[in-house]
Amino acid sequence: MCIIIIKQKNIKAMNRFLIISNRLPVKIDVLDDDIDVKPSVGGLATGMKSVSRFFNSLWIGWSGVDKNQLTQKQLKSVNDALKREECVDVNLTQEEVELYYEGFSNKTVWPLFHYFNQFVEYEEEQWEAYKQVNRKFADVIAENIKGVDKIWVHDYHLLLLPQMIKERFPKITVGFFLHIPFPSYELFRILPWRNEIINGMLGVDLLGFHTFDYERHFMSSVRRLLGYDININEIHLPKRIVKVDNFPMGIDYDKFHNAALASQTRSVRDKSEIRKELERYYLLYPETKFILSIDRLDYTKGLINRLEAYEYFLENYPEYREKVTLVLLAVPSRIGVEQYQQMKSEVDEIVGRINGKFSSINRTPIWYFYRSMPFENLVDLYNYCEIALITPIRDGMNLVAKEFVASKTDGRGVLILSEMAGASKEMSEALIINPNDKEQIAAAIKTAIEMPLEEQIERNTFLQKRLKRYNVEKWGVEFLNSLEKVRKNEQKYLGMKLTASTQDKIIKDVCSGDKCIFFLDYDGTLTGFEDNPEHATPDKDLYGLLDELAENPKNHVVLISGRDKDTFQKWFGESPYTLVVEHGVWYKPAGDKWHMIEPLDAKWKESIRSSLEFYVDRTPGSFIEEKNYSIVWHYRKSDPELGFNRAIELKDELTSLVANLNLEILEGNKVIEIKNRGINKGRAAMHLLNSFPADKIVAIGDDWTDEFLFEELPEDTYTIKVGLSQTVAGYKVENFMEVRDMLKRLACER
Ligand code: ADQ
Repeated sequence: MCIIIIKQKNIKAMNRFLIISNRLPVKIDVLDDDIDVKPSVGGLATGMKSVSRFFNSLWIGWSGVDKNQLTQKQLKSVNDALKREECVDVNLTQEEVELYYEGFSNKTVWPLFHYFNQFVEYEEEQWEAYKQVNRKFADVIAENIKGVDKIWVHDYHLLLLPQMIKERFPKITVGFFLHIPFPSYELFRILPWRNEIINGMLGVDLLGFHTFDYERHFMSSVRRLLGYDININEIHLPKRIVKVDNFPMGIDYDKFHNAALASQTRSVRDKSEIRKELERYYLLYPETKFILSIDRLDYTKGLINRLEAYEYFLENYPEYREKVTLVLLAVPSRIGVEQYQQMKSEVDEIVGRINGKFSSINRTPIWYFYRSMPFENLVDLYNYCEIALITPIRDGMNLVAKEFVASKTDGRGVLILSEMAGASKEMSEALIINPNDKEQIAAAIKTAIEMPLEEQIERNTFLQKRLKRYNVEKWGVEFLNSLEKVRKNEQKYLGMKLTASTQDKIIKDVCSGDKCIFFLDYDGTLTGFEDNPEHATPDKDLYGLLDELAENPKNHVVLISGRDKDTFQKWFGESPYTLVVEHGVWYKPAGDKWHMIEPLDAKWKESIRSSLEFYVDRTPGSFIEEKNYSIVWHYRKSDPELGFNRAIELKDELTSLVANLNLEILEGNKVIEIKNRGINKGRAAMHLLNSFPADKIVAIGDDWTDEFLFEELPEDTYTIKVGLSQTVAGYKVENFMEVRDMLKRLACER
């Protein structure tokens, strides 16, 4: 398998690609006659800004200003600044900001995806605005699409955008990365617009999450809500495959590490005020341990729990009261949303309470900053504070944890991290805590204070190595490489797709032959799937089509299926075609009786049946189908995940049994079939070919059991696979309707 590594020096030469996110990486404030351009705060902006430096990209998003309110002069300054930063803005009106951003994005999706069900609002008006703004983004993309072959959409504000792009520009490769958790199906299903959202996300070619858990949750919702087939990490849509993977986001490690080194060596005059203050305090009280807490002020970040745990610590470990200071930096965030205002008051109150209770003449237990800080000050804090206390209730990843570790230039320092942050999956050397357990957090603070230096260095060395290796650039490159790979696979698939002109050629060639044999699978190839296989009866059109094809003495039609003999006898017993059933156990030439291809034994079924019955009892909706020489467990009607898991268990259980009995397990579409070893459609087809020679052969099937057919038949056979999955067949068509259309033409033109 070839992985395309995009070398840094070639990156700028790549086709331009678009980065799309709600906010641009710059925040523009309009001051009377001038404008102020600052980097945006937040994980997505800081992370992607580092990535975009390495690529030939254009960033599209909202700048934070309503252009309709600007004077000509201000407008020009804003436009100039955007151009300088390689950004294009999507202008949002005040009303759109309220309904789409503060509304649906932050009052519905954000709380729901972070498991704060109690805060979720279900407002139709906000949902309408969300759709409208996603469409607005699609319009701005359309204006900037020239020369673009890839689009990378980010985050929960734009969940509908991928589908909108795909509908308008089907040839453009679309990636999407969700920076927040994807909740479990039980939570996601609550949303009235769940299907629209999930379909919106499926407009992509590649979908990325921070962790495997989020990926798993998403897959589960797709299975349950839309019923699409999933093959490991590929979702098979009717016309496309969507790849889903996890890409844990890293940070610009060197930027933080080098800035921390520089901050240590600065002359007193050049040092930041905050660093001077920390150092002065440390000189006075050398035993002090600074505990750092940095986040956007958001209820998901667990600030209240953290403060309560700190209070619990001060109460229960009085010996440390004079030795710790909590540096609490909260960045104002979404101040227009009610819960955020309430939370701000609550934080103010608890900080006041703790400081009131535990302050002494010389010491204050919490230093509280409610503001954004320039990068250098942030690094000073990361570098100088010994302990970081990061306790989100839910967090997609949490970059602060990683930035803290990267800034520990001498390896000293202890990270206390919530198990609810995506980052905890890769940072197991941190002290991992449950953010709702204040006793555990307090004990972790004590452990952190007392941790021997060697242990701190040892833990941080591991962490730093990983962070340095899997940095944000690597994350971006890996995502884009995967996107490129998906694109190449799509092209390969399109190459195999039976185009109109290839179909013409095949039909012409087949029609020029003296004798043509058609091997046609039934379910999924000539007809669609039904929950109950008995309902998938042939319709009038199909009979007509097959009869017409078989009427021509130059044609020999063979229906070759895994179905049982009795069903096919009932459906096709009197028809003018050869029937092969049970994957090649029986065959029946037209007007003849059933023959066995080779003698077989069926006594073994007894011993397998009891195992299958056990699985039927434990898997509601599943059932056993008994054929003459095989036995099948069907789970199409069961809960998709349960069925999938039970199928794995069952296969596992049967493996040892079948080996002794010279049997084999066939895994079909939502079925597991146990049959005699060596019996397959390929062998049966070759047997028939000896009795009915032909100079042209066409074989069509959808299932992996048809792969035997494609593999065994002579090389010049026209092998056609129905569906998108991997195959050895020469051509692919999308569905059974296409098969019927082609057979119709073959019947008429031959
Ligand atoms: P956020 O919720 O914003 O990101 P986080 O990952 O911690 O959370 O990123 C915060 C960023 O803001 C950091 O890069 C940090 O340096 C910066 N920052 C914090 N305080 C600051 C301050 N006072 N001044 C300046 N900068 C400050 C979302 C998800 C996360 C996910 C990221 C990236 O909620 O779970 O990790 O996206 O995918």
